[in-house]
Amino acid sequence: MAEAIYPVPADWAQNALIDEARYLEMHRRSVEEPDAFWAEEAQRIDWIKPFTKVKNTSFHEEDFGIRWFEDGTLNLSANCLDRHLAERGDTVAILWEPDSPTDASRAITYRELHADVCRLANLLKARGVKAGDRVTIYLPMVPEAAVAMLACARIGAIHSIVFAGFSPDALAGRIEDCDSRVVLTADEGLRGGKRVPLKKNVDEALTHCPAVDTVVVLARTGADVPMQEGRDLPWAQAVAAQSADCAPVEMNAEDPLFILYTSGSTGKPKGVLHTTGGYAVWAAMTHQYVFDYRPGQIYWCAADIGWVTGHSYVVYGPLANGATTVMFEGVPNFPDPSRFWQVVDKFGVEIFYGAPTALRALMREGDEWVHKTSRQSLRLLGSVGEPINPEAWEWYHKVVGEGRCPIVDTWWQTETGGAMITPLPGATALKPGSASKPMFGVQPALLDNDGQVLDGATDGCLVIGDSWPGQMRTVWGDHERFFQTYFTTFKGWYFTGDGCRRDEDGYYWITGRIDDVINVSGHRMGTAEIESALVAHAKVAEAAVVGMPHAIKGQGIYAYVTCNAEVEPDEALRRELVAWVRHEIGPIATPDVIQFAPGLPKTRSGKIMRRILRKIAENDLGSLGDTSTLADPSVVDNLIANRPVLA
Ligand code: 6R9
Repeated sequence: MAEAIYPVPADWAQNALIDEARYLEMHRRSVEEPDAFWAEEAQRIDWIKPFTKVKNTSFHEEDFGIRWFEDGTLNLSANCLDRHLAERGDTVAILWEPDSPTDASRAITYRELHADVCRLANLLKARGVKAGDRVTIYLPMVPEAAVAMLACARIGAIHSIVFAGFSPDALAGRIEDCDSRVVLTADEGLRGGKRVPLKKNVDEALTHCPAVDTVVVLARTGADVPMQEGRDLPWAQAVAAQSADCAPVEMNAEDPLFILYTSGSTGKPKGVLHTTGGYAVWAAMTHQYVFDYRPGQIYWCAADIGWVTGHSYVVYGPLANGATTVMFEGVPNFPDPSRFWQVVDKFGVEIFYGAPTALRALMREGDEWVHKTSRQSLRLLGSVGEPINPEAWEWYHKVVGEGRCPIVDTWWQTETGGAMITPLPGATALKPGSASKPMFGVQPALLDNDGQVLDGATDGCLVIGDSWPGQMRTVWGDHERFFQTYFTTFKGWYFTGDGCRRDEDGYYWITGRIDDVINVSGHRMGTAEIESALVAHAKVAEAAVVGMPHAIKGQGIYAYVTCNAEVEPDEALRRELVAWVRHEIGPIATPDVIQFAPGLPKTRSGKIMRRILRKIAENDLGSLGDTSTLADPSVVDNLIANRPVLA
C-alpha cells in the first residue's frame, strides 16, 4: 500500500520562516560550516561576554568532550525575562489553566514574571543557595514551577525537577544523588479532580535526606500540611518579604543549567546534565523554527515540566522567544474529553503540541467531543514522546486540525535537549508516522549491529554523527557512565537507543527503543527499575519486565515474577505487587500484567532471555526463535501455558 503524503500547504510554503529550499541550504551549511552557522544562530541569545570559540567537540575516547560557545557568558533567566521587558513587558508570558474549568485561569505578564522570579531568587540566596548548588523542584503544573526554574537559572543554581507523580522513594533517590539542600514543593497537587499529597511525599522522602535544610511550600489547595519549624517556609509569605530586584548572575556557557533524571537500560535513573549556552540556543532556535513561532502567537505545549519537553518547550524555548506559553494543570479527559479543545478555544491557541498517548485516548472517546469545540484558532499541531501511529496521526490531522494544520512529529530525547528529527511546517511534506528530516546540525545515520553504516532505504540503529549545541554534557556525578552509555556501543557515534527505518525519500521513521527501556504513555522507564522494585518485595525471588503492545499507552508493562519457594502466588498477591510498584516508583510504573512463573528462561550462563519474554508478552508465539540454548527449555512451555488471558 502506498503511504500517504501531505505536501506543504501553499500558504505555509510562502509565509513560513523556512521553506524547502531554505531548509536544504541551512542544513547543508550547518553541517559543512558549523562554526559560521552556529555563530550566527547564537545571536538569538543575549551574551554578556561574546564567545570567540563556537564548537569544540569530540565523540572519541582520546579527546572526548562536548563544549559549545565555551568562553561566552550569559544568563538564561535574563534571556527569558529582562530582555523582553522594554518591548514586551506587558505581554502575557504564561497563560495558566487550572485543573478545573470552573476555577479562574491566570495571565502573568513578562513584567510580573520577572518580579516573581527575582523574589524567589532572593529567597534562595537568603537561604544560602549559591551558583552551582542543586535545588530540587517537586511541583505540579503551576506558574510557580516556571518561576522556580527561572529563579535557579538567575542565580546559577542547578535545578532538578522531579515529576510530581513520583513516589517519596523516587524523590529521595533523586535528592540524594545530586545532594540538594533545598526542595520547592506545594501542599498538594490537583490533577483530574484528584489531590496528590506532595508535601506529605516530601516529608516521607526527607526522612532519608537529612541534608535538606529548606523546603518552600506553595499553597496550591490550601490543605493543612505540617510545617517543620526552621526548615519549611510558606511560599507566599517567604517571597513577599523579598525584593523584586535580583541581578542575574553571569554564567559561563558551559556552566550547568539543570539536571533531569531519566531512565536508561541499566541501573538507577541517570541525572542528565544540560549546560547553559548551547541549550539556550538549541531550545530557542528549535522552538522558533519547528513551530514557525512569531511574536504574539498563543502557543501551548501540553507536557508536564517534570519531563524534558516541559523544560524546553513550556518554559525555556518559548520564553527565550518572548512567546505567550500556555501551562495546563489538568488532564485531557477531565471533566470530559473536550477539555483540551475547550482550552484551545478559550485562549485562541494557534500552536498545540501534545503526546500520541493522549490523542489515542481522546480518539477512542469519539469525534463528537472534538466537534463540540471550534478550534478555528489552530494553525499548527505537534506530536512528541513516542512514535505516533498513522491512524492517530490521521485523526489528529482530520478531526482536530480539520485538515488545515500541518503536524510536526518531533523526535528527540532528554539527552538531546530539543527536537532532532522533525518536519518544518513550511518545508517538509508530511508522511503520517514519520518524524521525517534532521534539524540543523543533526547528522543521523543508521548502523547495523556491527557498526557498519547502512546507506539508502534501510533499517538500523539510530546514531548521530556529530555534536549539536543542545546535547547533554554528562551524567551528574558519573562522567564515565555518560561516555559508556552513549559512545561505546558504536565508537565515535552518539547512540540514541532507538531503532529506525529510512525510506527512499530519506525520511526517518523511529521504530522504538531497542534497549531495555520501555515507553509507557510517552514516559520512559527502565525495565531494570521496575524489576528492582519487584524484587525488593519480601515474597519475590526474581522478576523480569518487558514491554507489551498497548492500544492507548503505546506500550504496557508486563512483569514475570518468580516468588520465593514457600509462597503460593494468588490474586491477592498480584494486587499487592501492583500497589507495591506504584508505591516504590509511582503510578506511571503500574504493571499492566503480572504473570507468576515458577522459572524464567535463562541461558546456561544465567542470562534472562528477554527476547523470548517479549515475544510471549506480545503473543507472538510463532517466532520464539531458537530456545535450545536455554538451561531449561520447558520453562518456556510453562510460561505459554499459563499466560494470563488479557482483555
Ligand atoms: C522528548 C522525549 C525519548 C524517547 C526516544 C524515543 C521516544 C520521543 C518521539 C519518539 C518516535 C517521536 N520518542 N519522541 N519516538 N517519534 N516523535 O520524549 O524525551 O522522555 O527522553 O524519551 O522517546 O524512543 O528515545 P524522553
